[in-house]
This record gives sequence, C-alpha cells and structure tokens, in this order.
Amino acid sequence: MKKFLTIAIALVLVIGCVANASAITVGFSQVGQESDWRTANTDDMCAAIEAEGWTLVYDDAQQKQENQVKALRNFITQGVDYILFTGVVTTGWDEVLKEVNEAEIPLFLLDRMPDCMDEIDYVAAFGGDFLEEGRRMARWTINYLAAQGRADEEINVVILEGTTGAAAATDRTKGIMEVLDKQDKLKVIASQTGNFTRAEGQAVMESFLKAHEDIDVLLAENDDMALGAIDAIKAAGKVPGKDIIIVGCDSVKAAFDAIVAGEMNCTVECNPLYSSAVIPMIKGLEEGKTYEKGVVHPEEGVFCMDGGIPYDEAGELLSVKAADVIDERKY
Ligand code: GZL
Repeated sequence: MKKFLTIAIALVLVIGCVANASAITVGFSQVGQESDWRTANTDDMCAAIEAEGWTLVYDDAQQKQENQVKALRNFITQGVDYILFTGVVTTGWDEVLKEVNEAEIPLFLLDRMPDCMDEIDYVAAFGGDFLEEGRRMARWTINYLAAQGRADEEINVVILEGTTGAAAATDRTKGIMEVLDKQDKLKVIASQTGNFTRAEGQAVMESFLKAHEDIDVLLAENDDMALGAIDAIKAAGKVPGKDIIIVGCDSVKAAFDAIVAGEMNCTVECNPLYSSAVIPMIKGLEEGKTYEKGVVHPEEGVFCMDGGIPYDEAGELLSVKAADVIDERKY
C-alpha cells in the first residue's frame, strides 16, 4: 500500500510540473514580415516557445504601430504570463507599456527598444547594438577602399535607411555618420528610407541611379534592401560589387549567396536568433531569478568577399571570408 501511495504522489507531482510548464502562455508582439531577418527572428522564437510545450499567442503587426498597441491590449485581456515585444518604431509606447506594467505581466523588450524603456518596468532586454553595426559598416568600407588602393579617392556614397523612426534605422544611420564625419574622402550624396524591404530598396536605388551617374558605394541598413538595390544596379547596366561597392547589414543567407557570387561586398551581422537567450531567461524568472536592466547584445561579426578587412575602432577585428562560413549559417 505504502509503495502504491509513493508512486501516486510522485505521479501527481510530475503531472503537476508538466501541467505547470505547459501552462505558461507567452504573448509575442512582432513587427511584421518585412525581411529575411524578421522571418528568422520570428521562426526561431515561435519554434522555441512551442518546443517548451508553452502556449504561444503570436501577433504580426504588419509594420503598423496601431496593430501592436491592439495586440498588447489583447494580451492583457487574455492574461498571458509573459509578453515579448519589439516596437516597430521607437516612440509612442509609454501609455500601453504602462498598462502592461499595471497588469503585472512580465515584459521582455526585444530587438528595437522603446524610448520609454527607462520609465517602465521590464524583466530583460535583448537585441542588436545598432550604433556599433552602423559604425562597422562605415569602418569596413573605409578600410576596404584603402586595401583596394583607393584611400585618396573622392568617394560618393548613397545610403538606404531602414524604417523611418525604427531604432535599427536611426542608430545605424547615427553610427555610419559618426565614422564618415571623421574623414573627408567619403561623401554621402543621397540617403533615403527603403523601409527594410527588398522591393522598396530596389525602387529607391533606381531613383538614386537616375539622379547620380557617379555612385561608388551603397550602404544598405539591411541585406534585403541591398539585394533589391543589386537588381536596380544590374538593370542600370552597372556591375554590383565592382562598379558600386555594396555593404549590407543583418548577415542573412541571401547576402552570403550574393557575396559568394561577387555581387555584394560585405554584410555586418545582426543576430536574429534570440531564443537561446530568452527561453532560459523565462525559465529563470519561473524559478524566481531576476535580470539586470539594460540591453544584452548578442555576439556579432562582419563577413565579406575575401575576408581580412578590419571593422572595429582599434583595427584588430577582421572580417571573415563569407565562402568559408556560408555552409554553417543558420539563417
Ligand atoms: C534589427 C531589426 C531590423 C533588421 C531588418 O534588429 O530590427 O529589422 O535589420 C528588420 O532586416 O526588418
């Protein structure tokens, strides 16, 4: 009898734990499906949540802030246990994120941080260092031109900016200009948003090419816009990667393919695979752990055609040859 009772109690405890773990409901307010980066970010996080047996409530805002506000309010009404949130733009979140705090739902800030992050409660923040990614784009370009024997040449640069008002765009542009403003050979002759999409990147690059005969460098704030621009450059009868040096950001697989094909020169990494950091944090919170405020950044590198070009301020970190690592890339 005693043995039977012991087994029965053990079974109840195990079922209780399993039920408790699968009882976690995670609300994920995602920006949209604008780029390969976003798709990788979404797929990675959603698959990891479901692999834990947790319940996922996913919302795709189609890059509209009003849809994200609605989604966050729905999460509150549904009483989810955790909220994962990436704001499509930086501003306009104060009111709804305070409502999340008042509902006492633990909030994860991911990817693009809201400008009110110092005024709200959140359990953890994780995302790219966009300022440094922008600096790396510009530093790599200056060092690449020097390596090509073009250090003394007057260079015309065009910039495809990301979504207007998005931290990833604002800060990458800031990082790029911080580096370009320290030298006088590379001059920005045009800069415009391509909204992080391939189609809009192509359209804006077409307009740049119509307006400027002498573009030497394209800095695209994500790879999707760079890939769209490659199509525009070819249509204009120019050779991408040669007539115009093309530097992207994100390091998605399609960019590696373009670099190996010789049509793109460089991509600065922005890792979209957040689940390996976020899932353990949720488990930690379930066990009563707490995390420091402030954004945790993933490791990020730079990949290019031939490798060996410095991209940090000290000139010690060297870009990696894309062909050497393309087969191990996960997104
Ligand atoms: C960066 C992310 C940006 C990517 C784009 O963390 O916010 O949004 O660089 C994506 O590809 O659209």
